[in-house]
This record gives sequence, C-alpha cells and structure tokens, in this order.
Amino acid sequence: MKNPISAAQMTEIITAKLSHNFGVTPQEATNEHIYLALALVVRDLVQNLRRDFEEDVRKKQGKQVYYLCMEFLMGRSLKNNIYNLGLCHVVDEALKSFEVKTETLYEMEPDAGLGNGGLGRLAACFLDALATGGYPAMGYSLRYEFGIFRQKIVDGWQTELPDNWLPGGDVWLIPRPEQTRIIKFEGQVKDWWDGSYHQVEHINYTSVEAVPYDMYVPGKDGEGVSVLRLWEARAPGLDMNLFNQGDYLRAMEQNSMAEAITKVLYPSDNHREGKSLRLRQQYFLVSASIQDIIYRHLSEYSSLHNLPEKAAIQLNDTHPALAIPELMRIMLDECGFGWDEAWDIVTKTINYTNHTVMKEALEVWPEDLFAQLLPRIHQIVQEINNREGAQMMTATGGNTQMVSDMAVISYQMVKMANLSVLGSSSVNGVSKLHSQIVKDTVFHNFYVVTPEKFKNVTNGIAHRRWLCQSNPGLTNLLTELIGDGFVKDASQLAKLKAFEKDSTVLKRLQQVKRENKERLAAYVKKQNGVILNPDSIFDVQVKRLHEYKRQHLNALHILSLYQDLKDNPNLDIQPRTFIFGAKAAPGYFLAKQIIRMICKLSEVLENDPAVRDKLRIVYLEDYRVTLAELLMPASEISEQISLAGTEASGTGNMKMMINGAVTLGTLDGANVEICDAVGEENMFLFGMRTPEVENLQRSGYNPQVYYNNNHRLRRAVDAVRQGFAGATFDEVVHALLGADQYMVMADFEDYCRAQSAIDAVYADPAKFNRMSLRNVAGAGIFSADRAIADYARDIWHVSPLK
Ligand code: 26V
Repeated sequence: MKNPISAAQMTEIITAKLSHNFGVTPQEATNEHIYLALALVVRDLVQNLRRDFEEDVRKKQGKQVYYLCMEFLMGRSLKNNIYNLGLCHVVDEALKSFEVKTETLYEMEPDAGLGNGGLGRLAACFLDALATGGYPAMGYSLRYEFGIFRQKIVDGWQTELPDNWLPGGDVWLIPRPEQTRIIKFEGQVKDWWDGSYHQVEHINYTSVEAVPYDMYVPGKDGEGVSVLRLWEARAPGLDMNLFNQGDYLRAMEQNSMAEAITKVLYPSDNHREGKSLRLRQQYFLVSASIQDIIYRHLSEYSSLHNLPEKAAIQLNDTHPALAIPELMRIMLDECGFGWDEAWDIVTKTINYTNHTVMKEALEVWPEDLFAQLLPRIHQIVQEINNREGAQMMTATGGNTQMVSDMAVISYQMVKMANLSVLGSSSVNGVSKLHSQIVKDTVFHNFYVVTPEKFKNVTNGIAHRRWLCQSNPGLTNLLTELIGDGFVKDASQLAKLKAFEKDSTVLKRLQQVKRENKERLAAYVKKQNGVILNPDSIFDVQVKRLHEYKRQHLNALHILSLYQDLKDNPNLDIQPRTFIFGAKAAPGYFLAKQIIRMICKLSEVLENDPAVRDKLRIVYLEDYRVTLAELLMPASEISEQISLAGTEASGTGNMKMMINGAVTLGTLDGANVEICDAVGEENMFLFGMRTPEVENLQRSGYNPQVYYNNNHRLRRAVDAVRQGFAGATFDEVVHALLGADQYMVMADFEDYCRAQSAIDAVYADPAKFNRMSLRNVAGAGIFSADRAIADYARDIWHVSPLK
C-alpha cells in the first residue's frame, strides 16, 4: 500500500470504529464487535484503494472486464484482504491490545457460499487475479440470502440446513440503493409503425427492483481492486392499483414472488432444473447487470458505438446467456439502433466459457414458459433464431440437419448453449482436453462454420489463497529456498526443481506436510471424535458428489482392500486414511446413497480393531471453501478419478498439487496438463483414455463382463449388494451393474493397480517426497494469474492498467 499503517494507528482506528459503530470501549467489546470493527476498517481501506484505481481507469480510459456468473463461491474475506494489503503483522500487533488472536477473529467469519463448486470458486479466484493483474474488472452475481446449504450427516444420510450467512457476512457488502435498476417480467409487447420507425412497448409487466451491494476484492499489494456487484431483488412497494381494486392478496403475492428471486442459491450442479424461478433469477441478474454496464459506459463515452473497444463481457457458462438478447433489447428499443449494427456490437462485446459437456447440464427452457415470463426477450430470441438460421443455411450449403442442430429454438425449446455461441465472438473450454472435446462434439457444427471462435483457456487457482495463506509452512520453506518472487509470479515455483535431489530439503518438505496433517487431525478429532494416524497416507477426494466423478470407484477399492485385509491380516500395506468431502444435490438420490455407503463403510472399518489402524475412512461434513483451505495442505494423494472425457477441468486437482499432493487420476480435464507439467513418473495415472472410452461406448459397455472376470471386483460388488452396517445400497448396485454411463467397472482393475503402486512408492519416503516436490515445482502454470493473462490476451484484448 502507498501509505503503510503502523500497528498503533491500526489500534486507534479499530478503537474508533468500536466506539462509533457499536458504542463500546475496547474493554467492553466482545470478539464479535472486534471482528466487525476490524472488517469495517479493512473494508474502508480497500474502498479507498478502489476509488484511486477507478480514477486511474477513468483517466486512462481503460477497457473494462465484466464477468457475469450465477455463482461466486467467495469463502471468507478477512484474512485474504489483510494478506493482500500486506497488513498481517500490523493486525497481529494491533490486536494484542484487544487481547484477541487474529486467528480467533478469522474463525468467526462465515463463508460466503454463493456457489456450488468449481464453477463458482473459479469465478472467485478470477476476481483475485484480475485485481492483482491490474485489470479494471467487475463481477456480477446475485446476493442470495441463503448460500449453498449446510450439510449434516445423520446415520449416513445427507440432510440440508439453510445457510444463513448474512449475519456476520454482510459486513463486506456495501449497499448502493441509488443505483437500483428495474427489471420487467411478464406482460405483453405492443408494437406499431410510427412513420418509418418500428416502435415497441412492453405493457402490463410486473416490475422487480434490483438493489446492488458491492464487495471489494483487493489484489496483492493493492495494485488493483475488483468489485463484485451482487443484486438483491426487492418488491417495488405494494402495487397500489391492485391494492385499491381490493386485490390485497394478489398485491402481497407479487411482493413475495419478487423477493423470492434472490432468496436461495440453486443447490444443484451439473444438472438442469427447468424451474421458472431459476429462469427469473437468470434474467434478473442479466437485466440488472447489462443496464448497469450500459449506464457505466454511457456516463463515460456517451455512445454505445465503441462498446466493444471499452468493455468485454464474459458469460460464465450459459446461465447468463440472456445478456445477449437483453443487450440487443436495450440497443433496439431504448437507444434507436438498427438490428445489424446492434448485433455487430453485441457479438463483439460478449464471450462465452463452457464448463461442462454433460448433456444433462446443458440448459434449455420450454418456449411457452420463456415467452410468458420474458415476452420481449422471446421476440428477440426468435429474431436471432430466424436470422442466424438463414445465415447458417448459406454457411452450410443448405445442410438442414446441421442448421437445426445449431438453432436457438427447436421443438419449442430455447437452447441457451446455442444462443451463447451465436452471440459471442469467442467460445472457450477450460482445459486443453475439454476445449478439444467442445470442438469435436457439443459444438462441432459451430466449429465447422466458425472455427476461429473456438479457444482454450485452462483454468487456474488463486495460488495466494490456496498456497500462501493456507499453507504458511510450505510458503516459508519456499521463500527460504527460492525467494518470494513466486507470490506474484507463480512460474517461479519451477526454481524448486533444483532441490529435487537435496535430501535435507526433501525431509523438510515432508516435515511441513506432517505438520499440516497434524493440524487437520486436530480438526477431525474435534469434529468427528476420530483420532487420525498422521503416519498414514492422507488420500483425499473432495468435490461435489456425482456419478461421473466416481466416488463409488474409490469406495469400491477401499472395500476390496478391507476384504483383502480380512483374508490376510498381515498384508503388508501402508496405513491409509481415506478422506472424503462432498455435497450431493438434494434431489439426487443415488448421490446421497453413495455418501451413505461411504459413511457406513467407514463405520465397518472403525468397528474393526484389526484393521482400523491400517485402513480408515473419514467423511468430512459440510465440505466448503474454508474446510478446503485446511485440507489441501494436508493432502498427499489427490484423487481425480472421473471417467476420461467427463470432467471439464477440475481445480481441486490444482489446489492439492500446489500443496505437494501427488495426483491419482485418469487422463481427464486438467489432469492431462498436470501430466505435461510434471511427467507421468510424478503421477499415478490409470484407466481408459478418451478414445478408449469412446470405443467402448460405441461397441457397447457391458459391466457384467468385468464382474464375471475379476474375482476381486465381484467380491466387492457382492458385499455392496449384501449391504453392511445395517444398510443396503440397492441403487448403487443397480447403477454399477446396469447401463453405467461412467464405466466404473471398466476402470476398477487398473485403479487397484495404481493404488498398489502408491503403496510401493510411499514405502520409500525420499522417492515420494521427490514426487511431491516436483508437483509443487510444476504447479506454476495453474495460477489464476496465468489464466487471466490468457483471457486478457486472447479473448478480452485488454492490458493491465499499469
Ligand atoms: C448447471 C446447473 C444447472 C441448473 C441448476 C444449477 C446449475 C449449476 C451449475 C451448472 C453447470 C455446472 C458446470 C460446472 O460446474 N462445471 C465445472 O466447472 C469447473 C470450472 O471450470 C471445472 O473445473 C469442472 O471440471 C466442471 O465440472
């Protein structure tokens, strides 16, 4: 920061806040008060930095990046902000006079869990990298009153509790009621010709107010500050018309409908919902944000003609795809543009990132619902469909099959992915493999027609959060060995390679891991009452629960290992602790049953004194950002075992790698690039490659074949069929032996082989530590700083302000 603050000054400002905001002296203040006061002090500092940054942007007329996403999984902010402002020591020192530890205050902050998983966390990591890189950027999303549910496991079953995060969390949110926007739903469209002009009017609509709340995200050393603008839905006061007509109840109903829009985050991931509330949420986000972007642009340049030169809008998946017709609507209906010119500007401004190729996640909306809720947007989408259809007819030489595949509306469904591709100048996947699959499969026809649109930007993580803040032990060791240049330039982690044969360094690396394992063990003891053996291998699979991620493959192997141990109690294996953490979509029954199976298997192991010191499962409840920050540094094996071709990228794989874990994985998503970075010899690879998966899909996958031919597999599946610990798992058995799309059985044998390879290597600590070191050294390219630099160069065409 330009004007560093001393600890004495910090004490003084916190004291002033305590008195001014809560009317308490430092002696009277509770920890809660001190947490809030400190947060407010930090917030003020960041707000000032943002003001300076914005002034600079204005002077230089810098191009703005707008990142639209239904989810931002921010986690906590206090520690990150203090770290990025370079105030850790100042705060530690200042808090001494309040007799409270900084860490205690950090623990009081609730996670801002405004997202489901990888997609939302990626958006959060990008805000950090945008700020640090000095790019003028805003994220737009919704201020959900309830974030991702809190998970409780009861007798193995997941139960969901509401996540009421605003008490304690909203100290970061600055309301901007003066910038409220109006969003219009339903009603009819009236159009007529006025001389030579086509006039359009949206009538009889119901309006909802969108009130913005800003959250600031400072970059490291305060070079830039990103803003996350979250919209809250409010009813615009009671409808007096209805009220006066005596329709009191309808007036009230409209009120609660409006406020339902930002009540709760949809908790499903990779599965479409098709509910009208979700469509309302999407349009609400998009309309408020696009109005805001246009307002900001016009107050600077008074014309939309240069929008593409001064603004880049990124659609994070198809959820905000209505930004395309919404921008068209405003240009056509409110700014007097003709179609062609408006379309040219829109398509040059908007870009789209695809995050999944799973068919069930591609959003489509029934056209009648769409037309009823968004009548004017529907007309525009129809027009896009007609015009683009005609264009595609020419481009494909009249290939009606191709044209229909690329249509925005077909069989009375609105296809958001096709709309996103047509309305964007760039379409990117999130890892090399995924971007190739996007071109080969889901968007193949688009690729044939407009190959230049298709790009790749491999995901990245905020390495300052996931390494520097979460793993101080490793960070100190790295700083001592290679200097602190890696903090702002992760590629410098490669310097660590020079130490791969240095046995002292390898031992210290192991010692750091050991301490992180003990830190996790202390948490598990408190939380689950289970005592972990820190000498055992910490083998971690944490991610959303989904069949394609194959947590059940992991479980099946553990079960089989248990059976082996029962046969031969003296079996020479390295003690293992298998750690799981995962939330299931509340309506996804099979996923919940898989959780139960894992928990029940854990019970079986725990109740068997002969094995529990060698083999243990811990299921960690309520996996979330803050828990991940504790887990990643303690992980030794990173399980990334999705069926090849299904996981778009993965980012947990990167978080564990940078903390020295070795990947046990298939060649899927970003695992492929992890392999490029560290070499096959520093991973445990197994399973079919994508071409083999495709072959097997073509020839017909028959799980029975594997069941019949592999004794170990049959025995494990039979045990699942029988059930254990008083529970049965019929649906799991059915999924495995039925038409399992994810081919668990086909990869089982090779997975077991890779698992034993881990055992053998772990028995030789020097070897394992060297692999671990090579993973840290190779993780630099997975920094979000690199990903953002790629977007800036290849897609947004923006440069940092400084
Ligand atoms: C779809 C839906 C459908 C409607 C209900 C709510 C909802 C929420 C999310 C989605 C799409 C999820 C796509 C997704 O999360 N993809 C993940 O993106 C990560 C970041 O790029 C990537 O690392 C993961 O591999 C990918 O699964």
